[in-house]
Parts: sequence; C-alpha cells; structure tokens
Amino acid sequence: MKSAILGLCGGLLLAISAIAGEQPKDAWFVFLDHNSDGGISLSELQAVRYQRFMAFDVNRDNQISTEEASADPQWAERLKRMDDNADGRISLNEFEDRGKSRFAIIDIDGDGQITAHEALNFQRKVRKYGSSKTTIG
Ligand SMILES: [Ca+2]
Ligand SMILES: [Ca+2]
Ligand SMILES: [Ca+2]
Repeated sequence: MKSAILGLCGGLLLAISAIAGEQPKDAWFVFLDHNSDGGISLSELQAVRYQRFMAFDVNRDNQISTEEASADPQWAERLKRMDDNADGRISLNEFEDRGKSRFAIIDIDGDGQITAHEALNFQRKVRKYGSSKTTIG
C-alpha cells in the first residue's frame, strides 16, 4: 500500500516536471532536495541520513549495535560494512563518513551539489553494477 502511494506520488511529480519542461526527477530526489534549489547538498543528504541513523539507534547512545541493526535485515548488511573500526557497532561518525564518501562519488563535478543529472548517472551505474536496492540516501 505504502509503495503504491509512493509510486503514485512519483508519477505525479514526473508529470509536473514534464509540464514545467524540467528534467524529470524521482520522488526521492525531490524529498532529499529540502530547499528545492535543484541540487542535493551534503548537509541535505546528511540530514536525511541522520534521521535514518536515529531510527536505528533505539537507545540513543549514538551507536547502532548489531541488535539494533537487525531491525531491518536489508540494512543490517550495509551497516556491517560501515563498521570501520570493527568494534561491532556503527557510530554516528562512521555512518556520516560513509555519507560523505558516497556524496563525493555521486557529485561527479565536485561542485558540492548533486544535480538530477548526477543522481541519474549514479542510479544507472548502480543498476548496471550493483544492487538495485541501493539509493543515494
Ligand atoms: Ca538543495
Ligand atoms: Ca564501529
Ligand atoms: Ca555536482
């Protein structure tokens, strides 16, 4: 049901973008572009990532334990790979570092903004080489 609604919203946004003569943007791009300036800045990306971190960090110690990560099996594997100091927990620093490096990969021209074009490029690459479940968030 939720994905049906999201799909509908995405379709509407694409239709609106097409009317406005802009490059079509995915619903998640519009969601991440908080100030609607047509680009996703690092702080916009990190703000959304922070919310995701807090959703996992149930006991609010700024660490995601293995137990907390297991709440979402799809994320558990991704979180494991973020554990740079191998202490079995993902700290907020480790999580944010991953966001920074991911941002740098997507921001091809290095101007500090992910444009719809850069986001689309990244998605194409992911579709070609990686899991279809990976998004820039
Ligand atoms: Ca923005
Ligand atoms: Ca760690
Ligand atoms: Ca850019």
